[in-house]
Amino acid sequence: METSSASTDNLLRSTRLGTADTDPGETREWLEALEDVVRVAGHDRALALLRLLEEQAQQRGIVANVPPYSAYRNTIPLEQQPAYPGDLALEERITAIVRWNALAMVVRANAAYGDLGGHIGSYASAAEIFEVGFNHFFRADEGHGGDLVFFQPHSAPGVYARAYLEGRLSEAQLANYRQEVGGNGLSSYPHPWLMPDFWQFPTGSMGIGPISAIYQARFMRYLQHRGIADTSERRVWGVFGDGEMDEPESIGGLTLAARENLDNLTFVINCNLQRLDGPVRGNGQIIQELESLFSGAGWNVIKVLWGSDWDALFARDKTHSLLRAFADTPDGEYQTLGANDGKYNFERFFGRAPELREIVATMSEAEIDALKRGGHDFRKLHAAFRAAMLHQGRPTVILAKTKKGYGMGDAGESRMTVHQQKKLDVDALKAFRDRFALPLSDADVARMKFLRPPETSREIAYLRERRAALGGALPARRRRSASLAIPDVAGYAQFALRAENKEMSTTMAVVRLLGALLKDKTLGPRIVPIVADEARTFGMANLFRQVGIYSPTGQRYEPEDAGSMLYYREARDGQLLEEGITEAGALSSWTAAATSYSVHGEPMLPFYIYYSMFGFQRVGDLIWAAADQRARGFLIGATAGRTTLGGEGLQHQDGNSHVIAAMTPNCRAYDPAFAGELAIIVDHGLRRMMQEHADEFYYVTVMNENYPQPSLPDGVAQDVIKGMYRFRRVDAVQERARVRLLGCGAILREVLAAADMLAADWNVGSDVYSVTSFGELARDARNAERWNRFHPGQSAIRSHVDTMLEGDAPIVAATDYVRAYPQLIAAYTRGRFVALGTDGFGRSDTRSALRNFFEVGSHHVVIAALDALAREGTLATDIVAEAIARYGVDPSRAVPWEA
Ligand SMILES: Cc1ncc(C[n+]2csc(CCOP(=O)(O)OP(=O)(O)O)c2C)c(N)n1
Repeated sequence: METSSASTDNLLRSTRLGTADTDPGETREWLEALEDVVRVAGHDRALALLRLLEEQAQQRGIVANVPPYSAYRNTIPLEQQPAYPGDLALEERITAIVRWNALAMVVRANAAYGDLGGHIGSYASAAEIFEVGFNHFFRADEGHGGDLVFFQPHSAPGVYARAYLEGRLSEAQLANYRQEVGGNGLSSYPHPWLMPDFWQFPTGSMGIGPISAIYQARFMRYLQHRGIADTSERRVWGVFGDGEMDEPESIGGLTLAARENLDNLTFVINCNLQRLDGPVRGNGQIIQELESLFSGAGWNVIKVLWGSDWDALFARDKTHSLLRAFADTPDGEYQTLGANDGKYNFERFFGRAPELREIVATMSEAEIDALKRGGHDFRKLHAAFRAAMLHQGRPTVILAKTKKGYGMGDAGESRMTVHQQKKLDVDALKAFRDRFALPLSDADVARMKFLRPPETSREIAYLRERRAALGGALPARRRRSASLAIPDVAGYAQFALRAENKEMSTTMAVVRLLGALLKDKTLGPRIVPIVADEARTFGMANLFRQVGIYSPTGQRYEPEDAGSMLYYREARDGQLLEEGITEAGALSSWTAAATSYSVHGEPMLPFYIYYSMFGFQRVGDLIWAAADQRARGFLIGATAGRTTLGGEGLQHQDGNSHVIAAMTPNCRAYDPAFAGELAIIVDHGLRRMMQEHADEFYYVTVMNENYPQPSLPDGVAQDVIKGMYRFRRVDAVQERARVRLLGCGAILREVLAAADMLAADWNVGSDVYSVTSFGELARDARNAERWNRFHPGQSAIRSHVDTMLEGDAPIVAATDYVRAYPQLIAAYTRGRFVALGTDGFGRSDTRSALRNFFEVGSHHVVIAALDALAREGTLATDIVAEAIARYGVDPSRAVPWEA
């Protein structure tokens, strides 16, 4: 042990004050005093004094300009490092085998099949991180307990390779990595859709993992505080890349995690200093940058930079010359040092200063070469993981410094191109074998044999024993949970089904439905209403009082509106998730709730209500990831439609979301016109998701336009769900022709007005259909078309579109979304098909002005219908000209989607 005065001497020599110190004697006294406190009273006392000093300095107006990060060394000093609880040698051997199998999997796939892709370098850098987790920390539970682990996506080969050793995956599956179509394959990245018994969380799109992990940890607390599940012993671990931290989603939830004291959450950032193209921060230091970021956000930061063999070097370094050299080394140079051998490192790093040379004077080049970064050292990693688990009150991030392509030698280690390295020649493979002392003959290497020690081997026994001690296998996804009883729609939704032309908007209707469902004894507590600071916009303020806003700290202030009926009530067991202005965060919460049936064995039913423009368009990739993980819940796109949301203009008016929703395979998307349709859709969704366990979710758009809501005709429920029903038949006096008019969402009312005008003014009769979902109609029609193609000679099955739209009278389909939306069914209809929609940028104006502008108002429906009939030869062309003139449409007006 150093004496306090010796260590003070060292510090004084290395201090930044240096010769500028005007009173070295006094400086020494201060430093020695601190050393004495540490020695006599311990770290905590020293910390308390420092905090007091800092406070006093601030009070005196002395503001220290210190960098927001600590020195470039391990946060946990050697003295605080616990003994390693595992068998280090055995774990090294197991890791080597997993490394080999992961590498062989990728190289085999690419050697045999050309360009299947896959990554070697990322897992090579993360192997020790994962193995420490698997052997000592990641707890599983054969039921629904256990920890949740978000895996760095392109490390998937390593996770598969380990599952193979555990006997969870077969050799054939490994050989089928990235070949899923024939069955028995393994997906490129974690995808619950593709491997529903294995992966829980899709992380392949950078940034989705980090934000999802945060909101998952938060949701676990929500379940706990609401008394739904005991999650107190469970943790969320997220292993992510340092490059990945560039994504806004990666850092978007950091302050929430600290604010809500999520000490059940640990991030491990695999800081191999590289991303795909090159260094993450060639001219800077990503680790220091991340430390500043995370500590500024309120996280506990643990840096694991240097391996155990550096301990001796630090001990010899009396002047902190290592720290100074580290501080002066940009990441681009660390990469070059990492890619080169001991000789190069001796010359280019230690050779910089006599003190540095001195530190390694007795070491051979081979020993210098073997110096490990902390992220490859089990002991250092274990100490950090353990400290993270023990840390209370804040989430922890472990910044683990690693080498990309660790162990790949000249074939990749810290090479610029390592991310893309998918093929290794035999010499490189042999070097890898030798480097990790793998029991493989040259022939085994050449054919890239997968290694699996016999069942009786110590390796397999150890592996099994460790996993058994931690509760079982992981990752593992459960498919099912209990069903929930669904109340009878006729009971709670009469106001909508039998609306008798009462005026209301569909937004009001959905909020009323939600309010009623929340009161249901069984289903009610399972509902998770979510808003991103728009509850008042959608008339949901009553929920503040009714179910309370979730806040882990309850309400520590008297709300300004305490005296009002609908006061802003925050509560520890509050049910509403008021996320603030973060659609990405709200969507992540929605996903956590929507997958709770699988992840926690507790079916929950989230309703996330938001500005529809800020959904699929803004956070579409998060929705895609939710779809991948078989989310079940409702997304309610409110203030929907490009002309129905009046004054809000270009960035708010949504004419797109239904097209994107229709491309999401397990999303059932609806744009109902009427409250009754909405009630039928919600009831159907509830049954499908909560009782039939269908892996689908529902996107429903609702509008804020008030209009009379009709009672629905009897017997249309099934057709509403299929996507369309005939709402009205309009006959004209002295009828000259008939058309089919399809209206979707709010534009149905324009279509109904058009039907009346066609009959009254132009003697044209019509059948008006309410289309609740062009997407569902198209899906069904595609299925029918395909079945018929593959079953020649058999009697054809008919799609819903086909049975509804018999005959070949022209069809005009109008919607508040872009024309591509109704055009989804165009190919499946008979008769001329004309789509009217809202292509172009939105703008602020009244609904009627906007509908005229986009040419979806009733006049335009009439003109389009007459034109279609004229083009069929059923009506004379001059009727169209007459209508254009009568309705005052200027044929030379600017094209709306170009204006
Ligand atoms: C949203 C998104 N953008 C781009 C990619 C492509 N991509 C895959 S891995 C990768 C680099 C990752 O670097 P890093 O996070 O540092 O991880 P490493 O492989 O270095 O461990 C990129 C750009 C992606 N998967 N997702």
